Amino acid sequence: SSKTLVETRSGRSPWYGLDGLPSEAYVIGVAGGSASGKTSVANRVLAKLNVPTVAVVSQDSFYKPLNPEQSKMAFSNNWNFDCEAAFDQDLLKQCIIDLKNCKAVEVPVYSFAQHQRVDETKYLYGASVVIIEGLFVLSDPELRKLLDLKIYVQADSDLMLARRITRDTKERGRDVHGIIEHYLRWVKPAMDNSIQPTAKWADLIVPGQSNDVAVDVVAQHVKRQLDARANRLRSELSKTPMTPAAR
Ligand code: UZR
Ligand code: MG
Repeated sequence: SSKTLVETRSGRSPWYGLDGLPSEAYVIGVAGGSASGKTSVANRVLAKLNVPTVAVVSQDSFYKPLNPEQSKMAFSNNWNFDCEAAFDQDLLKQCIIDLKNCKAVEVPVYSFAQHQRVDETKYLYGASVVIIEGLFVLSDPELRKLLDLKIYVQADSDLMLARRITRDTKERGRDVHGIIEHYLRWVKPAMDNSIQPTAKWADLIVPGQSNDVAVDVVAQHVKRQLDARANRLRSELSKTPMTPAAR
């Protein structure tokens, strides 16, 4: 939806202070297992925030491009997408650093059906709140440091498998046999060994279903943090001595 993207090529970021003093974007990380509900938690928080400029960035956009041989492996279900090494973490971190500093970024666009990055990119600029969601968003210490709020989405594994079958047949061009093979070989071990353990880094655990209240609480918290920042910025500005010319 257009609300998730800020695509103004001109104009200053609304997150610049009164006299053009730059401020930082507020960055929320949302981690959790595959089909736990990360994307929908991110979108629902965004919808509740009522801030004009919010961007959701998906770690999935940063899957590394595959060479022809790797691509063949992917199509025969022999490529592991459920590990940190499958992602271009450096590019992801740079993107979050830039967004945090209110700089424009080009986010890669990934096709699940093709197992490949497509040619176009998505231009993002001027978001005052950035939500980054993905499997390993809480596992990288450098990435964790960039996050103002860390959320882990928790769901039972039978629910996640059921959702994954529905989603991947409908939206990602997969068949049930392949999904289950993949699940048992990679998705479940990754969940148990390297995703679930990152819940310990979270500030908040949000349920992957029936989470209206949790989403509301998150949105209220973020609004309070944004207000507090705006107040700090205002009081800093009021302390700045006036230049001679202005007197
Ligand atoms: P979420 N994935 C694909 O299905 N195809 C790709 O080309 C790249 C990734 C899957 C990946 C992982 N595993 O479990 C899931 N496989 O996308 C992560 N296969 O996405 O967090 O939205 O479930
Ligand atoms: Mg998702």
